[in-house]
Amino acid sequence: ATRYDPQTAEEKWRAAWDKAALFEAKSPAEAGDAPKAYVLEMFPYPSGRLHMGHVRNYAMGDVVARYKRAKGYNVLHPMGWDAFGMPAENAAMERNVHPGEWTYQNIAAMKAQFMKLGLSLDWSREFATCDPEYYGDQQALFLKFLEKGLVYRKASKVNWDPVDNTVLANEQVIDGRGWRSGALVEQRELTQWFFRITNYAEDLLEEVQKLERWPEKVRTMQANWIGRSEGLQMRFEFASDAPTGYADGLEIFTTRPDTLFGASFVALSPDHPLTIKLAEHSEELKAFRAKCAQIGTSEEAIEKADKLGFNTGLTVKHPFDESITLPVWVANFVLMGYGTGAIFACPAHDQRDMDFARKYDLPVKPVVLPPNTDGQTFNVDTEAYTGPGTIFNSGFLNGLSIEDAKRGAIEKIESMGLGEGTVNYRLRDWGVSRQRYWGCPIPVIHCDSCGIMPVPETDLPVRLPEDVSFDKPGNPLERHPSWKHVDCPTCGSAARRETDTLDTFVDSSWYYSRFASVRDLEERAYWMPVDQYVGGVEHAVLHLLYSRFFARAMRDVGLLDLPSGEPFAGLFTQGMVTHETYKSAAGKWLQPSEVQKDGDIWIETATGAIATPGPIEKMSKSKKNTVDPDAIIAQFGADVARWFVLSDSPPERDVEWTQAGVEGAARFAQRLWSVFDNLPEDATVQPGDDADSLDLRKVSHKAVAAIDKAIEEFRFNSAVATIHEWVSALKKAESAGDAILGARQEGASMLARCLTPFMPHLAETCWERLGKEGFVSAADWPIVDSSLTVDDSVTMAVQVNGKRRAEITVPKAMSKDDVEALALSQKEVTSFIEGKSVKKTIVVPGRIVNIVVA
Ligand code: ANZ
Ligand code: ZN
Repeated sequence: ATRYDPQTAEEKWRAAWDKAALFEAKSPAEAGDAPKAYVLEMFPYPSGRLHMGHVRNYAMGDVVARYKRAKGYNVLHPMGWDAFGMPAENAAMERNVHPGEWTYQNIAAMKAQFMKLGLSLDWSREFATCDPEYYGDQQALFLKFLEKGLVYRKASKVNWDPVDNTVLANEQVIDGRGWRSGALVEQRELTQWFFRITNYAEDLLEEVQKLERWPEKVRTMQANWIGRSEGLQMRFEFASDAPTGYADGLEIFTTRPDTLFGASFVALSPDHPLTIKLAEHSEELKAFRAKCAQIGTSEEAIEKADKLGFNTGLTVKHPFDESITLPVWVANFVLMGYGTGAIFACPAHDQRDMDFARKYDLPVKPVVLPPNTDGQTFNVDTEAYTGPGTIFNSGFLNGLSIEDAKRGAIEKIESMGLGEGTVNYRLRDWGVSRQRYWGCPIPVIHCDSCGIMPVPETDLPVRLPEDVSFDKPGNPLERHPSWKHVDCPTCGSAARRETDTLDTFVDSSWYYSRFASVRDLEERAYWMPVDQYVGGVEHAVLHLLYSRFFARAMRDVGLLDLPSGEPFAGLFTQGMVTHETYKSAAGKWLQPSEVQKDGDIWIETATGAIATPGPIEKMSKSKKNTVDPDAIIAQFGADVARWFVLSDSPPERDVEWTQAGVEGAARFAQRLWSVFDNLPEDATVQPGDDADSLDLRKVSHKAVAAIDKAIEEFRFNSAVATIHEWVSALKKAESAGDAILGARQEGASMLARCLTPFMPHLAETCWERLGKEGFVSAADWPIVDSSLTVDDSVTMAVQVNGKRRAEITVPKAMSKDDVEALALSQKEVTSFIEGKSVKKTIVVPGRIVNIVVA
């Protein structure tokens, strides 16, 4: 018996695959009648090193790609790099290395690691989003969108660090302070670029429901993000003197017109035009606005902040009861970017309104009565009631359900000419301006006389300058001595380049179409949509939404022939790789390899000090529980690493990395190899039709059918389990020796092919050992003889008076009478019917025998 040596085998096969360009996708013409399959995993950010999460993600995509290839598909399985972004600039600041140099070095290092995994990737289509050829075409796309009105500019808030004099990303604001300077962050208005994603809000929402091969959870997250709500936009007329320009009243937006009778006050955003106007004459309000401006721009920051209010002294009339007036406040929780930037507040049924009302001592009047409660006694304290119920305390709406009351209130307001029912979306246009260097330059020029001029197509790409410095905070493009100074393409006078770059989410919003083809629109149309997309659920909202927008926008400017506008027909979101965590007595994280168990307690191996085990968590550097794929590959081989991350857990769940598990996988690889190694090196013979041969053949054919189904259904762990059982059967068959050689050879040849998606290098070695021509990576999926997969026997439960007492296995064709007789003769059954009379026996063929006794 020989040992399988993964190190030599893996290197050998990778070189051979490479030489044969085995995984390059065929052109549509070469493919002939073969159907296409586009398999894509979310491309990686070149952080510098591969982690186990990558291994799992790409191993899953590779299973699908290799399987589809074996099934006769023309497969596209490309790889590239999502290469722009902040970490490169941080490295530049910290280590004085150019972001480009840092990025391309990381790409080289990670690519070398990727190569070792034996993934069936078409590297001929590789690119990095920071390649000028890529971002140049992105600039061309931007200009097409601009022409079509899908891009525009407007003033918008940014986080401003007053010490570093720079714009901060939301992640760079920590507890309201700049991450580097520690200064209190201010909100500043800047004119920025936006993609008009809201144009497609309705379509994005409608179509997401139809994506049947997407996880339900992700579809819901998309729908919630788009957030369609039906509401009412209406005016509250002023009871006090109307401010200039507000003679008709104040426009508000609500999704709960049913609660109008519970209105307690009206609130304006600190950035509402009326607030700004009032602040011109009030130092106090001016100061209040400044205070509000210190809260971050993110919805989350606003959600978390304390409620702040300012009473303007103005009052408005209640639309249904003129005798009621409501005070007008300015409230920090009202956003200017949503609805009209003004609301009416009903504290009894909205928590933000409630917090505000309790703080400023404003009235709380419940108008929705929960089911099975009494209107006399029901009350709310500090918790708003947001559940279902019946309307009360509400004049003409009394007794109606919430939905009916909404409709009733809208109709009434419409008939009074005070407003109209509307459809609103939570989705905002996508702000894409970033005041950063390492991103795609926005290809426009600002001219004092001509305005904003697109860079002529022939001048693309607008390349990033190489000679930049990161010694000061702020945007290096802005302070570069010459880069931004250009002549206006129209009038020739001195003008300025746009120094904003695009959000890196833009880069990843169309890369799939670039892989399909750089320029050839027909080839793009051939490959699109992606048939199977695989990636982390952390991208379930923004990346997928932006990609869906881009596919539509590209379609509408004539660059993508994809009628549905849906770039990903199938989506799978994989779980994470987790590992144990440990802490020292001093509370510092320890690597799992630094501790050992001593009786009931854990100790640090080096010092003997007590260590505490923590929860099993996602591998992360900060918790010191990562496992380096390189080390695992060096010790066990890539196949074993792949096998481990695919076994044990369903792909959508987390899988826990354990040393014992990976060692078990390595042992299994050897055991599997021995199935092939123990076959005599004889010529292939036909399987016999004796009972033993037939039994083994059935195991093999059923296993192929089961693995096939498991891969189709993304249950790789169950395919792994089937291979385990199959190998056991083949090992057992070794004792029968040459008598069933044909069946053993057939099983081995089928096994090698089914193993290929999981452990491709080992599979090639097995295939070679069988003396087969060519690569198993290029072989067809085994054909299942369906006469060998139908079970001719069936297991049935036997019940006595409805209680399960026994089980019988019978030929499927056995008559009811024979089944009944057999059931009655089981000794577990006889003991229950002894001394009683059998009233009736019911046989449900193939399932159950029920014996009724009295
Ligand atoms: C009165 C009311 C009563 C509301 C009640 C809610 C509950 P969704 O459903 O998420 O779309 N709102 C409107 N514009 C706002 C803004 N610019 N900033 C902050 N809040 C705003 O949210 C719509 C509800 O959020 C609206 O319905 C409004 O409060 C508030 F029992 O009006 B509601
Ligand atoms: Zn000009």
